[in-house]
Amino acid sequence: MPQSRHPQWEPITAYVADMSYFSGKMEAYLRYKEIPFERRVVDSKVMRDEILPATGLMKVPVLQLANGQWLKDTTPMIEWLESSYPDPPVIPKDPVLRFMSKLVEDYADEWCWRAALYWRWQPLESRKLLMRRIGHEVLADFPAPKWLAGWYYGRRQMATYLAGDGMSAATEPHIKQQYLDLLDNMSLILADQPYLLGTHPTLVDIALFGPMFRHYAQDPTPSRVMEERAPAVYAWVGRVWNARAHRLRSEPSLGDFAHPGWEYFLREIAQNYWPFLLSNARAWAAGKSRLDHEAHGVTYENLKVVRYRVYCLEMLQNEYRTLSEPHRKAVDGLLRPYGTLKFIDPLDSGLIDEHHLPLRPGRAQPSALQRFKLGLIGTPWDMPAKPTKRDRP
Ligand SMILES: N[C@@H](CCC(=O)N[C@@H](CS)C(=O)NCC(=O)O)C(=O)O
Repeated sequence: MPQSRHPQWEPITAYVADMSYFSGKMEAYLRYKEIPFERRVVDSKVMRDEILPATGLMKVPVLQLANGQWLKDTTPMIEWLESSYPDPPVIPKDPVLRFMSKLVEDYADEWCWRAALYWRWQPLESRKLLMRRIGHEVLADFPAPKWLAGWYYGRRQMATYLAGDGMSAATEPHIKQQYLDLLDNMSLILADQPYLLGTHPTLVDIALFGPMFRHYAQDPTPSRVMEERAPAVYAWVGRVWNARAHRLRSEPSLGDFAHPGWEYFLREIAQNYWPFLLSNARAWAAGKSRLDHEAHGVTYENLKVVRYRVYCLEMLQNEYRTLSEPHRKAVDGLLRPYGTLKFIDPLDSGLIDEHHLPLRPGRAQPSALQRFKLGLIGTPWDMPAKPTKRDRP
């Protein structure tokens, strides 16, 4: 456990997995803020018997406070922790930077996921190693030999997040390219400053650390690419992991997303990610379970409609609406060279309550059979994806 600057703070238990994108994101945040936490590395039994009943999902990271209350989902967790542990802020105070940072966070969480899964599972050397690691580290109680359990899990990830997430001969080169573009544009920014927005780590560093740490810097194939193509990003990964608030001077000097290295991100968000969120939300409202989406001139076919991403859009729209007129103009101005953000009105994912933190106790408990089934298939895409009549606006 990292040394605490605040010995009076009671430690949080962080349930994490060593190979996990979002666990890396959460740990980077807790470590930089010097919030004391006890790491508990989960296996499938802990996921099924403790995390699923407490949070409704078999996903990590989740946090348990000293008083027994639970938190889930890195985006609302960071927002919640920022109000409980405000100093130093990771989410910029300036409303324009705050909105833009949240936009980049969402893009890093949801739109960088497919490529990070691709680079983990598609190259044979990465796939073989990860299948073995997962068999040993996560699936200890799976009713099969570890190699078979790992093989099954890897195949399940590929079926769900590659073949089941629009990967085809047409889209594959673009999925692969995303990683290289991220490296090139992050390198451009990091040539001028130690962190992506300036002198201190902020939400955008924490968010992009998700794909960059546990996948790209650590999985064998992409880590070699990072070492060779983007040593500045390799160094940044170590810098973020090692960052501690008390070691940085108190007044940060932050940029305003005007650095040329941000152009790539703003274009991707305005032209590809935001339109994807809109299509997903429209498909969800229409009761569809699949959608096609065009990006970079190719079509990602038969994508799963994800209710959680309707919630993502709803939260970002709400955030935008809290901005004053001049701040909205500033956000629009940053994005204008690439496009304008359209909005859906009304939009109600019905998931705001579900993500209210700390989680309310007393959720419906899964039966033994449901737990067994979910143990096999996991809870991909933050189920339930398909709206019920009651949910749909
Ligand atoms: N939106 C969630 C996503 C969490 C998530 O997808 N976690 C992955 C690991 S990186 C997981 O636990 N997957 C378990 C599985 O697919 O079975 C967050 O931000 O925390």
